[in-house]
Amino acid sequence: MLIRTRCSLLTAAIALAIVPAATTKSSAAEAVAKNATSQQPNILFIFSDDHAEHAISAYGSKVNQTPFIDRLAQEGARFTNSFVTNSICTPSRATLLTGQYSHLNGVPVFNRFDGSRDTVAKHLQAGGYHTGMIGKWHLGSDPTGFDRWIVLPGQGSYWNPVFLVPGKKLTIEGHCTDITGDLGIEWLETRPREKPFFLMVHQKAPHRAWQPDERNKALFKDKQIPEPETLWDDYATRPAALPENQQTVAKDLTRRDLKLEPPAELQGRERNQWLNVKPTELAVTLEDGTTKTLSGQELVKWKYQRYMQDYLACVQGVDDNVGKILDYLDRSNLADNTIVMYSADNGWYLGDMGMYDKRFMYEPGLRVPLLARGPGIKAGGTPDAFVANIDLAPTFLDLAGLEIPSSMQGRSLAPLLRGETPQDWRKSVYYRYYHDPGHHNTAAHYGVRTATHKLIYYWKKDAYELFDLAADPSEQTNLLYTDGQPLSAEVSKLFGELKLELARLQREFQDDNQYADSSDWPAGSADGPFNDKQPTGVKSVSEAIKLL
Ligand SMILES: [Ca+2]
Repeated sequence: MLIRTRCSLLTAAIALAIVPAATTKSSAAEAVAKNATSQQPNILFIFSDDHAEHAISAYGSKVNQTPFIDRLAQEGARFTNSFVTNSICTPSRATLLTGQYSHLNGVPVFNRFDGSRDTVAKHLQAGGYHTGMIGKWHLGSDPTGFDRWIVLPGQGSYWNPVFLVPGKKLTIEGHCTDITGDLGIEWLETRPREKPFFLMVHQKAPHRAWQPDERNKALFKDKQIPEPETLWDDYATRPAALPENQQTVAKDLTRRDLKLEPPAELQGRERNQWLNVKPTELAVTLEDGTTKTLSGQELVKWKYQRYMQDYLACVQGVDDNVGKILDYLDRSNLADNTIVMYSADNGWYLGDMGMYDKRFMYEPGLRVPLLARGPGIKAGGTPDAFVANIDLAPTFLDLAGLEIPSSMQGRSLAPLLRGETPQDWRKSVYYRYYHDPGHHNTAAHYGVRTATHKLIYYWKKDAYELFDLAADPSEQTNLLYTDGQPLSAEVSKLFGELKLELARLQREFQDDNQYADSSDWPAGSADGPFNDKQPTGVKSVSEAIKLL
């Protein structure tokens, strides 16, 4: 079933101008429809993998500068409350395409996405758009709804990456971030000119194992990165899940993560085993050339620096390539009629709460950057309404002047981009993470975030956490942790209200615990295999695009 949506930013304004006052209702509708096809803006969506909102200077980063992503904030809108609904890669990508929560789109964990499902790309393609997908895909099946696509298999590689195209696989030499940016530009250069385009450019960076390009590696080599306030979090008041997590800077970074060099004589399995060790003591060479063995707090500080230098250098590569693409849009006179959006597939812990990685519904994991620039978008706007990744697919369709299927659970962000906030906009966000048992021993949980509070429920442990985000933005004090004392009347009341809101959201979004038990997770892996693809050797960027 389809429902009518309001017109896109651009078509609304033009339609008003061209429809004469005496025109009948039906011919006015025809005029809007006609205009929707001739004036549809191009849409360029740039996505990165694991890019923390607080590693963008426009979002107030204390650890780096991102001048090109910042340009989108200056020339467009920067959402200040943008969240994901399941903070890991594959589920987030399925939500991006379907506008649905994991329990409806069939991708709760790292399982394969069923490409026969309805997606935003299919609607844009049917609505007259030339559609493209480049870079990190990580959904296990071939992209559908795209006229031309070239994607990484599974996680992909940073150096000399293999790419998949219909029926083939090929290698492109160089660094994946730069190659992905170049492929995006080459795709734009070679697109048919008679149609508007919808292009998704999805960077692998800054995903683990954080292998930056040489220029940015050199830039961050000796940088001292400020430590976050909660690096030494002892998890007091939050005993349910945090103490058992295995994504800490202190204990869980491997020799591979820390870029330690294995002894030359180790090969194959032995070499891998060596690299997978999580060191508790380490001899390092200091600036004066002397060697010192680090352990305890000193070693944690060293690990934090090492991890952040590489992570931020990878972010810088992403920012460079945003700049490269924006520059191309300027040079090719595409900037005026192209909506450019930037976001990431999940949040990320920059040593916050002592962690790296994502998953947990605490603020660093839940929040994602979201910026948009283009025709009709107010420059310098900072919409603070609660938005989520379920909203992106409906937004693309609305901006294109196309109908939004009722199966999509999100809502178009177009009014917010114009600088308006509808009266009935959502006041809370629902989140659910399933991957337990899974990587990093992160316990399954769901929860609700409101403007002032967050309630998290670890359903396999029957344990709740409640935070006052206004008084305690770094979520250090779980208000339900009373050490055996009864809850105050105020906290009891709040707890009851948030539980009701959580139940309301689960009804609204039709979450019936479809994937609560890991035995119900759908089959197939997001990592392939991709055995149907024939090897075609090493190709340049332009040779690769010619294969599409
Ligand atoms: Ca990710």
